[in-house]
Amino acid sequence: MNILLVDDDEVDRLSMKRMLTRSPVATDIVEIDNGHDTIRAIRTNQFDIVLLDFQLSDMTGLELLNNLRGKFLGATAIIVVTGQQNDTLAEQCIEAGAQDFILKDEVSPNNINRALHFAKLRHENEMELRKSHDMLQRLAERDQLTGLLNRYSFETKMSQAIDDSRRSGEVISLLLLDIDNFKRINDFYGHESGDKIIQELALRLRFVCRFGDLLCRLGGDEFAILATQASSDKAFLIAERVFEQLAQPFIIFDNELSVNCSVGIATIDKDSDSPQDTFKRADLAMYCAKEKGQNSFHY
Ligand code: GH3
Repeated sequence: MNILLVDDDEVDRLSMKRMLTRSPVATDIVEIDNGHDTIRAIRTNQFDIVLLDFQLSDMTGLELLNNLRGKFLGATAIIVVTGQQNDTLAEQCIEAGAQDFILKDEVSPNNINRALHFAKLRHENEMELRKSHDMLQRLAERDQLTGLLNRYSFETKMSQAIDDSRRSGEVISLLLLDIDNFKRINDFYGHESGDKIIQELALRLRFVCRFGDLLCRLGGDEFAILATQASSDKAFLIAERVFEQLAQPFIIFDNELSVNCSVGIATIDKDSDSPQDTFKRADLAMYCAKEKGQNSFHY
């Protein structure tokens, strides 16, 4: 077990260390005599236990805990040790993240084990919270069927990309893709096959995109690519790469299906365009592509 012993009084440190080395739990003890070095040590090392004297020369234990507030402490248990019991301070320290607040002469293996147990519970709670947070974020940002960005997060990132391009002068293009006659495929092969096609197309579109491009499922059978550093010529090449990806049939539940799509392209005018304006132009281009016939693009 790694123990950090923080006390500005050398004599107190020595007697605490004696008690700890007699205890079967202590294996490695680091000593520090001030708050600033303690904060640095806790941020860069993983201790099992921090025995923290409340009154240090440069700050109180409460100030130190407040400084660490919100930082990831893992399963480190912090026990504030004090010369005088004070319930108000005890409450404040525990609220600020300590597992216990005890008198110096009450430090014992039992108290240490109890603090370790509470720290483990806190750590488990934090991990659960983190997992729920990540899951909620994923639900808010991603399309459930394909795992691609959803329309909302795509538009948010697109606004940022337009702002960035205003500063950098970079040209960006928007490509809207719509599967041709998807309703017919759905009606003929079933909705489940339709879902598989959407998932397979999402995978194939990943190969079309380069690092930094954004790929999204807008909804239904519609996808979007925001191509960074892409003038119209580069956007046309991307559209060609989409059609290349569609050249191989889709194998869905033992059926070989040919899937086509239409692509509408708009280059973003960074001086005047909002995401909505760009979407309108790309949408219009997409309808022109539909008029041209399957696997066409229009600018
Ligand atoms: P067009 O080529 O003119 O675009 O015709 P289309 O049939 O592809 O387009 P339309 O917009 O008429 O139909 C899209 C279909 O996509 C209708 C809807 O039932 C289906 N759809 C929307 N979302 C999903 C989904 O998540 N899964 C499946 N399987 N089908 C979906």
